Amino acid sequence: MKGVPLLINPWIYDFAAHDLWAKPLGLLTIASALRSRAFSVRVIDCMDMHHPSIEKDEVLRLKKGPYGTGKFRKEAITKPTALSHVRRRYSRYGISMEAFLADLSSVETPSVIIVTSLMTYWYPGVAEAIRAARSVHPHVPVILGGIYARLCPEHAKAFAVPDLVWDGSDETSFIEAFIKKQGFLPQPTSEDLAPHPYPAFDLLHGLDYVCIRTSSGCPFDCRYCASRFLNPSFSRRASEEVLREILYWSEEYGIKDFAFYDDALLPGGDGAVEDLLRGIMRLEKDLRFHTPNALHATRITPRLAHLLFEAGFKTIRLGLETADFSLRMKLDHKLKEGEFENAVEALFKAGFRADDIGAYVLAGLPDQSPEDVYNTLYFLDSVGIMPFIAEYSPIPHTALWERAVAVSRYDILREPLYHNNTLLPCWSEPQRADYVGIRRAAQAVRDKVRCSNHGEGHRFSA
Ligand code: B12
Repeated sequence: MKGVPLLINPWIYDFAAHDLWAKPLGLLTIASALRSRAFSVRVIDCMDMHHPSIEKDEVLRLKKGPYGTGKFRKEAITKPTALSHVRRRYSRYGISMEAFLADLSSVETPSVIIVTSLMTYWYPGVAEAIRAARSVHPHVPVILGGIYARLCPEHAKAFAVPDLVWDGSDETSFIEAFIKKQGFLPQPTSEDLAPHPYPAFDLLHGLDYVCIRTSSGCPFDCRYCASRFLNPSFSRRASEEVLREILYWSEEYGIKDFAFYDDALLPGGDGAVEDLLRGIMRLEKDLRFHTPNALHATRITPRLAHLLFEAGFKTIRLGLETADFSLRMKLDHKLKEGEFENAVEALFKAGFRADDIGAYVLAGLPDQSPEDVYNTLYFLDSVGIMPFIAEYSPIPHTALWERAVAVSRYDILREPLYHNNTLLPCWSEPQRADYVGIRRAAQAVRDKVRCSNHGEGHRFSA
């Protein structure tokens, strides 16, 4: 008797981690693909804050953020030696080890253990989850895939030690190969094995929001980003299909908050996004949408801004990266001078409040000075929206990688723990010393922007 495939989303090991619409979308996509081929599956999400092992009071304390966001449960753990010099607490975020082991034991010997991975520097959680899974199911093959496996396959083989690292971009072929290897065509045991074709969020213990992708890949090729490597071609789903997915989660599970995981939600697709937004408006459902992964400001016209507002977008994040025009041109080609201001003006005129709109400001890039970051903050201050600092994480297979390796004081080539954005691995010690001031300046701009909502308004108010 063959067991079911067991799918695992490992813990996060880091200095900080917040639930800002963070779900294992890749793993749940695979779970859904297997289920639609009539496989029963089991999912263990170590980051599930609605896991029965977490007391109700604790969940209430942790999940206090707006729109389903919040904190993860955490346990302080010993730092890996490579990070022992960092004077910050290091934690394992997610459910307890006991809860994980109990879940593992509750699954009758699985046919295969499928483990996903995300940030490269979270690999200790991946390795720990694989070790624990093996301790309970010693003879079951473990296959590791996901972003860390794609970006650092050799490291993953050596440190996470799965039976196989899947470093291909086409998981459908993996699924087909897996099914073939099972040696039989699975037969549906009940009609409801695949209740829907969407990522299997219903297999989690509770849902505060759902994450959605309307496209894969990105038409841009920014020097700091791995999107082109991870998904070489850009494609967009039909808007009716996305609409059906939104409607499904809203009607069947009462979901109100949706976070888009697209690398490029707005570009491409001949008005597909506008169709989608109009479709959402027609639903008349009072849903809320969030874009934690940043929108391309150049695509925000007055008409699109109006549609975003009317469709119920609540959290708008724009990719600005840097206001230094020369540096920006070296990094990407997304913005021409003046375009960012136009986008913000369009959003304000559409009805967004200043504190609904944030821009990511990259800090810690190779060859970037702290002054550049300050200037970008002053720029956002003048435009009147909220700056959010995104510390640069060097990523293998990106155009900036070689330069990052050359300037970093860490051995980022061999040790992915040093890709951690918290370390500002590509800034020197004096530059890092400036960072405290940068964070304070960003906070000051945010406070000012928040006040402007209650005071006389912002620069572009109509
Ligand atoms: C959504 C997203 C986020 C979300 C959160 C995601 C989460 N779950 O926690 C938010 C917006 C919060 C976020 C934040 C950050 N992110 Co981010 N993010 C992404 C993004 C756009 C998509 C990831 C995703 O879910 N994709 C969709 C799913 C469907 O794909 P997938 O997980 O790869 O899974 C597919 C395959 O890999 C495969 N698969 C998956 N598992 C398995 C297992 C097996 C066995 C097999 C066979 C196949 C397989 O099948 C799946 C289905 O197609 C990626 C870029 C990208 N295009 O991937 C960046 C990316 C992962 N992020 C990145 C970065 C840099 C960050 C930040 C550090 C940014 C910053 N400077 O602030 C922060 C750090 C967050 C933190 N410390 O908590 C980097 C990676 C950095 C690194 N060193 O690893 C990426 C690659 C973007 C980039 N710049 O190149 N991010």
